[in-house]
Amino acid sequence: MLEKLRYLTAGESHGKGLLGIIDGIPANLEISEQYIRFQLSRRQKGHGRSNRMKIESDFAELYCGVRQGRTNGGPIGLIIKNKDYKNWSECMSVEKNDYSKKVTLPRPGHADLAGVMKFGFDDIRDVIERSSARETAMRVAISSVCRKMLEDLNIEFCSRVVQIHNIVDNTQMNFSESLSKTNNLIDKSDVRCLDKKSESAMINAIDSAKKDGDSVGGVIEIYCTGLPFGLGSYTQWDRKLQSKISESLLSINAFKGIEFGMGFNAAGNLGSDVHDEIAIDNKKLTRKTNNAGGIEGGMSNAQPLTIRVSMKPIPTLTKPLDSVDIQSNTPDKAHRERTDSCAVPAASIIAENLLCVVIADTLLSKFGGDSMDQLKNHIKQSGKF
Ligand code: EPS
Repeated sequence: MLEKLRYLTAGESHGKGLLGIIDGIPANLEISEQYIRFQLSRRQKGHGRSNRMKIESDFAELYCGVRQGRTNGGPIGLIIKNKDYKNWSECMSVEKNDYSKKVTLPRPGHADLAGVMKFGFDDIRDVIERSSARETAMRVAISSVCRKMLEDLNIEFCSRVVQIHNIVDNTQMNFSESLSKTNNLIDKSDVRCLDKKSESAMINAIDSAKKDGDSVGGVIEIYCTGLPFGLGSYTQWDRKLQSKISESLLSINAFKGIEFGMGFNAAGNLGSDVHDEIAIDNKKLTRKTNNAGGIEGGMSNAQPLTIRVSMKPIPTLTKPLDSVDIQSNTPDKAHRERTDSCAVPAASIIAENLLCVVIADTLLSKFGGDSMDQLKNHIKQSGKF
């Protein structure tokens, strides 16, 4: 649950576009449409994406809340137009028209079946449109405003793909390099993977799934450095940093699991092998290891955040699974439409940016400030820099 920031999105995958509002960003943050566009372009890349990404070149118009290149302290409104709308205007028309094609074969693993049951629809199109991961374009736009605020405070983020299907990249992350530098390097990979050998194996795994009409999922790691002690809190369940991060990241379409630091592996190890011994380096408290992944007792402990999330394979298959027609109740193959065979690289960008919202929110809760100058002063007074 966010405390200082609020945001909402609206819009359908093939409707006119996506709308977003974020409220609570301090005044006088320098921000531009170009800055947001860069994050949006990162989300559109990655081997295995569908032709939709060739149609769209996502651009978020800063509709309000920014003047002369700076936030004004009010809610920030954004609009992303869907270029594909022109091909869907009849289907997506606001006014009732003669369009009568209905989607009636729910895809296993998708929101389709539970969605039509929940709302009482007779056309799965009504579910598909809002449940689509297209919505994450607006969330990346919104999150990138938070990201800019954090970058101005020297807080850095990075994400990478460590697994696609059964191909695993075990390369250790090097935290002595700047995270932004490593992230730029990772961006050059079509699957956002550090190890070149794993990269080509991952690309082959995606191609072979696509050829078979199938899809693949994967695992992503996300990192953040430059955090102080004490973001989040142990004092109340809904203030714990890992709860807030989990809520945010598990809201991404197809995300199924989350781990912090050593994660599930800690369960099978002895306490003495798991917990990070405390040391002193140049009068600064530090750790000999970071198995906790930067969070202890629901709070940041000034070590790098290391988070792993898993994404299931996308449910739309061109070689569809068994389903049942919701109109006639007759067994048939599930609905087929244009789809990504793998969206794990794109999802790593979404996860990286959504983490920014939680960090921005917990930072504002701890330090406060109506303007960037006030926030910076509060942080300075606390002795962080
Ligand atoms: C997406 C747009 C969608 C899909 C994908 C994400 O485009 P379309 O439905 O027109 O092909 O590529 O959506 C899903 C994976 C999903 O499950 O809905 C985007 O902009 O990211």
